[in-house]
Amino acid sequence: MAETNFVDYVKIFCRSGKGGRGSSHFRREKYMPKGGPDGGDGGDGGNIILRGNRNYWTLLHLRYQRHIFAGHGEGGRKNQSSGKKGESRIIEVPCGTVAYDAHTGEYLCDITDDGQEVVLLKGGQGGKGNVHFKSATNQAPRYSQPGEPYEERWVILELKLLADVGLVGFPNAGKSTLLSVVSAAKPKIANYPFTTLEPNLGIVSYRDDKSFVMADIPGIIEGASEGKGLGLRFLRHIERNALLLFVVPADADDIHNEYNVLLNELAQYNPELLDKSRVLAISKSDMLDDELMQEISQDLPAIPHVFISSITGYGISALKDILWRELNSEDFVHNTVLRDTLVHRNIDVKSIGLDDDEDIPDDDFDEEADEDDEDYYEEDF
Ligand SMILES: Nc1nc2c(ncn2[C@@H]2O[C@H](COP(=O)(O)OP(=O)(O)OP(=O)(O)O)[C@@H](O)[C@H]2O)c(=O)[nH]1
Ligand SMILES: [Mg+2]
Repeated sequence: MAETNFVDYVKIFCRSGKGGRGSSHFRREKYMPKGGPDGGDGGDGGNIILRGNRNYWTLLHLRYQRHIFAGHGEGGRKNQSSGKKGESRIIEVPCGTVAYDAHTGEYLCDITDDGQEVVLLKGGQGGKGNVHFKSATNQAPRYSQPGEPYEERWVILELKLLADVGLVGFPNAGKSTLLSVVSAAKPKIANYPFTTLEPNLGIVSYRDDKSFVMADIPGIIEGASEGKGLGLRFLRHIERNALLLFVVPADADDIHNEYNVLLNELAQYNPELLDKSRVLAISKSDMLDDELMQEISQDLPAIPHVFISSITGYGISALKDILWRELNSEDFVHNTVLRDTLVHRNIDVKSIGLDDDEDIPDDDFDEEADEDDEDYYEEDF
């Protein structure tokens, strides 16, 4: 497939900073030969943080920055002065990003809101300086704590778009055309299958300044679950949608059957998709007359349906009414709760045959950098 700017999957290497070493310094001043311990604490290592940012729509910016290191804490100093904290690194991600451990597939966290922050890897705590270890029996402790180590991990970030309505249909069914007439989105439209290669989002305005978000994803064909066509990988973008709008063209040989095939492919991907509300739009209805519509209506699945034409505008406002009604039904309210607490399954990392170049480049990472404590003086007491 051609390179695209829509990146909804990246694998990155993250490492937090280690904690700085506590100092074992003793106070030495001209007229105070036995000044006692005054070694300060090491600084904490920096965290690796994920932060939702609504100005990002994809994970493209992380494709070229695959290794992210936080700063290490500096060692403690004399005069009880603490070492500087290591700098935390914030990874900005679009809302809807889910993080997994790349080796085990374990679900880590879900970023759904703008500004939401989750600490992915915690920096090591700085060690305590020797000033903390002074006691009645030990007035001159030479001991100070080392800093805690860093954490590191390969992480998979997956974007699952946040939309209210997801369009599901065979290629060429008229999904993108529909999105283009109900929203300001300008998806590519053409009379051949797989015109759409990446998801498009559009905001559909409804009466009185109300609106909802619709996602157009690439077409699905029978066998997609076995990898045919573009496969099912884009279905992750309708996982959060509370409502699925099935688009089947009026000239399909058997509308009911086409709907069943689509439903079956969704079930193969994730059976929970079948818990969502469903609406059926019979597209390209400008090719039908009343009599044909009557005939087709005799054999349709038992879900709300509407005949539409994106070319003439027929049925479009009825469709919006139905979608709005469904989105505001009790079921939907229930589903919204689901969307925010999307049941995250761990992913099967073996099934993802992606670039597994896991070489970690040298950063200016020096294991022993803060080990030698310049301020360490031994004194005879
Ligand atoms: N007659 C008629 N043709 C339509 C209508 N809607 C879409 N089409 C045509 O159907 C063809 C496919 O439309 P698209 O919107 O690109 O279809 P799609 O479902 O997005 O297809 P993929 O992106 O390949 O999955 C185009 O030639 C459209 O002009 C309609 O309401 N009436
Ligand atoms: Mg399309």
